[in-house]
Amino acid sequence: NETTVNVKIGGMTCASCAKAIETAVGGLPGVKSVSVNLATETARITYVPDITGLDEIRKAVEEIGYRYLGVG
Ligand code: 9UX
Repeated sequence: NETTVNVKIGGMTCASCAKAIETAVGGLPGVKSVSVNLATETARITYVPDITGLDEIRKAVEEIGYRYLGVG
């Protein structure tokens, strides 16, 4: 069982910012895939909800200095 969400991310300036988020969120247990779109400031994330969740994802984004702006 897995779910896919689109999360709005603030504070990204360059392509390396997007890559940093992909690495951080992608390294969380239970995250299957992450694709960050710098232009639209969104991350499309597929994860296993029994293993991780939006609170963990939010923490991973904030820990490396970006803003988690919610799903949608
Ligand atoms: Mo690019 Mo982002 O030089 O924090 S990595 S601005």
